[in-house]
Amino acid sequence: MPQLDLVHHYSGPITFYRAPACAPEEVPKGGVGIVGIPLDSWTLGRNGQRMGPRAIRESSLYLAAYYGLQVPLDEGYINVADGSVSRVPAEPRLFDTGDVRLHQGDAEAQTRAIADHVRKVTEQGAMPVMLGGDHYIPYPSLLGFIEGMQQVKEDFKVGFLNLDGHFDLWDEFRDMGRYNHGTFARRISEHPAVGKMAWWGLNGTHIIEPQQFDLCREKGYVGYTVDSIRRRGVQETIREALDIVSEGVDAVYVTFDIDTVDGAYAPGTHSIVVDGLTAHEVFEAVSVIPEYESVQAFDVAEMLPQYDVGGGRTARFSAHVILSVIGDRILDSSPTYSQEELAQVFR
Ligand SMILES: [Mn+2]
Repeated sequence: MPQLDLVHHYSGPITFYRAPACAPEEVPKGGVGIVGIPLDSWTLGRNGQRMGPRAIRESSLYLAAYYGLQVPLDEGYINVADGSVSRVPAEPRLFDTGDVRLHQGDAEAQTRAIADHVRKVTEQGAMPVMLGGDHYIPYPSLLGFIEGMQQVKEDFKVGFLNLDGHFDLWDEFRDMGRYNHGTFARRISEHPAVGKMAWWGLNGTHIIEPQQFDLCREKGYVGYTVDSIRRRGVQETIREALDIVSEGVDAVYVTFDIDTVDGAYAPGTHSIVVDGLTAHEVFEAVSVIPEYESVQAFDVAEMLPQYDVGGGRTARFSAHVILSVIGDRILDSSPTYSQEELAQVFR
């Protein structure tokens, strides 16, 4: 595969993090395949999430130390938290498979198209990472992930973690039917291959319908509100959530709604959350995810560039979150400096 010339962030072709572009069927085993899903047909209010994938890709170019100019490729860079050094691998492990082609106005056709694209990446033995798109995307993406995994293991089971300010567990959303960004979690809960579900970061509404509460109790689903996260701690609650969804399953799918973080940090989204988690709290949580090998699929949803006031901070936030989750998979890292050596500079 030809290497891209090294160019500054404002120049050159737009792929996520300067990854080589390829078809979903071409992502190598063990790699990570980026899937753009430009969808916003079925949202309640502010639309424009279809522009999200391009905005996140553009924003990622600034952070493209991977194929970019910012880091000498052979020397790598030092992580000052643990003293490890990360380098770009000789053979790339991150690929951008482009956008799903979506038939506007047909939820069934959209669901199928998204599932097919994600299945192709998954069948390769690669990790699919989706760029939304509104928060309907986890349902069709999970369908494709399950179909791809079931090629290898017929009785494949998957846990589901929703990092989100909202439950999105309605059976039907008013005037919008059963397939949209307020019902996707309910559709997922109905799939026979899905094990435990958990929600982390709930804040947008401190309410739940009694019937949804009963469903959670019956199925052993758990939720963590911003209040409980602050009371018990980010580390304790995110690890507990990941442990629960990893129990008795073959893999875990994690979705990240950008409104997990307070609207002050990420205004470019559909359902602004106030008094939400800080950027620091959210990054502390997502940095735990790579410790869990069970996590084999990830998406970021509800990034809405038209409302992203303040120089594209929401797009940048989305790109950072993705790199926090997949960084260890796409770079070669090795422990190099001791805590004592680090302390000579970083105190
Ligand atoms: Mn949400």
